[in-house]
Amino acid sequence: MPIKEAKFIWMNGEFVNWWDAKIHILSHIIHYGSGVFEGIRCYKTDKGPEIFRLKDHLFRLKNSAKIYRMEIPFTVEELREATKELIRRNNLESAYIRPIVYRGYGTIAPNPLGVPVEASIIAFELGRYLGDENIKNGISVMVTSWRKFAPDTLPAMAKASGNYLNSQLALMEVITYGFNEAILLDYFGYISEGSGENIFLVKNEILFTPPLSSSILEGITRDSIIKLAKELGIEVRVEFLPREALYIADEIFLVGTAAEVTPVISVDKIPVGDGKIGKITRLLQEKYSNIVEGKEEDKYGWLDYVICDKI
Ligand code: PPE
Repeated sequence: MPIKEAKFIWMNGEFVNWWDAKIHILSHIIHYGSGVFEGIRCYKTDKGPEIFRLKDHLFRLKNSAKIYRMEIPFTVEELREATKELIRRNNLESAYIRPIVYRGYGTIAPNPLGVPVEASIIAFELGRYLGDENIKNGISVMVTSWRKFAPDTLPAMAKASGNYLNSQLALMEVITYGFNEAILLDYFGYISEGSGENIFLVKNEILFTPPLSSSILEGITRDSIIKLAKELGIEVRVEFLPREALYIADEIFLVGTAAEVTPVISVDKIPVGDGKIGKITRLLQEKYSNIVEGKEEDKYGWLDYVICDKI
């Protein structure tokens, strides 16, 4: 994702200038990946900027930290306020928000206990994660030869910095081969998820997605899509999915905060359905964007408005 510099970054309770948001090279996170983070989007609406499911993201951050025995020195409410103030101070109408909690400067050995836990929030303008064209026309994916980490190795439910080394290996492989995104299989060989997105398949008008036990991140977009699909009368099944389900699906799409709803038009060069974006994908894509942009009633209380004079 290209970085579009903003004015301020929130670091441990203070707003510092963008270029002053620095940490020491001996910080634990740099050497051992000891950080947990979130990716959140703020959308421009008629009622000013709204942060989509902000509390849900901050609760997931708290849980990721809990798994790694990190005590965040701020409450969810404090982080929520800091995030909104950051949007205001940076004068942003829409943004990608990246809160990160990490082990800082202390000792240099894998043992993280006793190493101070710090928190920071970054917010900057961001366009389409997988490209403007891709969200419209769909992407080509490949099943990577790298497996998603096994359940008793790295906890997939924690959105931890170190997890993304696995994503990096997968991405480097498939991008080198000319694909846009990677699909990872879990330890048992079932479909897990993309490098930074959850996956949905459509077969005979039924929506399928892998369960938490397939080593997926419990995506907030995944949850939103399941709820919206049910509302539209679409049957949703959460179950183990074998690799070949990808080849015979009628439709496939990836979902995530950054990726939103991105259609997949081929897997391993095999066209998905007739190779065109399917109607259920389109329907959910439209519904999702209407919701996040505040164009439809917010039935679930997902929209957290940033009160500011910029409307
Ligand atoms: N799986 C993974 C591995 C993942 O990283 C994400 C988010 C998701 C599923 C979808 O989760 P959610 O955003 O709650 O619907 N990936 C973030 C991007 C990671 C990156 O730095 O790039 C995101 O979408 O913000």
